[in-house]
Amino acid sequence: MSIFSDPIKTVDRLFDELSDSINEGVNRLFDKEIKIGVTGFSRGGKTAFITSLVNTILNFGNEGTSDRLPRFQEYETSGIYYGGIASNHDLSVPAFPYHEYYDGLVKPEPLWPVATDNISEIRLEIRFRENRLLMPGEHRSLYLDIWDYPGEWLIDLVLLDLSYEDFSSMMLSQVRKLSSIIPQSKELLALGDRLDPCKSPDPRLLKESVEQYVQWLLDCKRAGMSLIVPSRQVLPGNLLGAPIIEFMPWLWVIPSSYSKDSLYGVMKKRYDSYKKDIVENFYETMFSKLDRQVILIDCFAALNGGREAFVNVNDTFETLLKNFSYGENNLLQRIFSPKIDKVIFAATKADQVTYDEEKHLLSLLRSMVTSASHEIRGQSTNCQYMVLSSIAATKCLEVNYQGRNTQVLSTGREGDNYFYPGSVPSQWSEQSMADFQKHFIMRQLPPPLMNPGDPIPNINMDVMLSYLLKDKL
Ligand SMILES: Nc1nc2c(ncn2[C@@H]2O[C@H](COP(=O)(O)OP(=O)(O)OP(=O)(O)O)[C@@H](O)[C@H]2O)c(=O)[nH]1
Ligand SMILES: [Mg+2]
Repeated sequence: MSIFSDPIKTVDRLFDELSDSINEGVNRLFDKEIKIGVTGFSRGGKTAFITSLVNTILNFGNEGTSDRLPRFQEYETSGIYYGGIASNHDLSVPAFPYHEYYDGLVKPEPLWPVATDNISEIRLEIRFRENRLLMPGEHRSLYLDIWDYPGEWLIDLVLLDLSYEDFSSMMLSQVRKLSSIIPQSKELLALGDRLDPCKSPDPRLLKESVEQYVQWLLDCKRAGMSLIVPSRQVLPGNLLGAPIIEFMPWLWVIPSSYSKDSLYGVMKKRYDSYKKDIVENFYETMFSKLDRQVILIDCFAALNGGREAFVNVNDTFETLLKNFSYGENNLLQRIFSPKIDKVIFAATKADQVTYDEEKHLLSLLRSMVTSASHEIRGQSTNCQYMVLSSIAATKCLEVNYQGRNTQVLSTGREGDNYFYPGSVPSQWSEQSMADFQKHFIMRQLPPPLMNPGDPIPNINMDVMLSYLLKDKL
């Protein structure tokens, strides 16, 4: 946040913030800290990813770590000997509850981390020996700053560039487009007969109307749509009952003139305040000054959701990614306004397919993000694509089935038979999606069985670490 945003700051505080900014700049200059933006829709696997990444880093320096991370060669070559949790940058932000999530995973009946309902931050420290020519053998620390947040809130970033009128027209076309699959759409449109945009609002009717819109949003969410805005209406956090979230898009003819106290004026004002005070603030805290971005995509959910959900995921992603600043950094940019110079697209929950299906999953991911990644590559940002399971709930085994070696999955639980879930299409099409929905066995997998102290089993976390860190070590 700018040091000039609060006029009543004392000189001391201003000075502290200024020296913090300088420190941050110096740290960036010497590559001592990187901010990683974990980006993904709700239930996409962000919290599981952060938990697993923290766990992997906390195991740095422990026996056997190098063997578990064969494709993170920099672990050996840069002499990493320690990984730990450092104290947070911003002491007013809740700490990411890593230990709570890890303790849940190592219970006799293990638990997935719960759905996130607020923001949290974690700062990790990696210690290693400098290998560069100038300072060989020097001990150095690299800090990683990572934030977690409810996936729902991410979608609000699409509002950043939209006026109230733009937002209204975007949602009107959504309501129309979804009227065949969301029955409430017609009733929502009919609501306009009872609303006069130029009259002062009847508080009860305004509340009821907004409630009807929120119901429609919830129906869309259940149907697997991604464009659920304003998100705080479905997951308010500390804004529950606050007037700033009591508005809806104007889905009817926009009045040519209106007073600021009219129904239309009030809706518009609330929208503008929401965008400025909630969305911009969220963006500033979570996503400004990102160095690296990890984009987590649950391809299985996208395939399962049907055509509209799939297109919705793509469109929303494309609009979202326009809000980030990508590209190579020169020295000054690196210090003062860094751009994201590396993006990793990861297809999550890859433990739901057998090993030989991973290449299909990868190809599907690439086909899903073709246009979004095209834009990013156009700005000279390095893009990587991978499949990932942050917390692998299955193991892939080879068994002899009708005389042939066949890959299957096993949860390793007593009495639980191994199974073959089916194949993933390598390209998205109506037909491949229909086949997937018909034949693929989607199981609600329980987390893996672990003992306290065990490292979290995963697929490809070593590849992820290498992509994220290799040029910083
Ligand atoms: N099989 C499997 N399931 C996973 C994996 N990662 C996440 N999941 C499942 O996906 C669910 C959601 O994961 P989260 O990490 O909580 O997702 P999130 O993006 O943080 O979701 P929000 O907090 O709602 O934004 C979990 O409860 C698991 O059921 C994985 O690697 N393998
Ligand atoms: Mg979460």
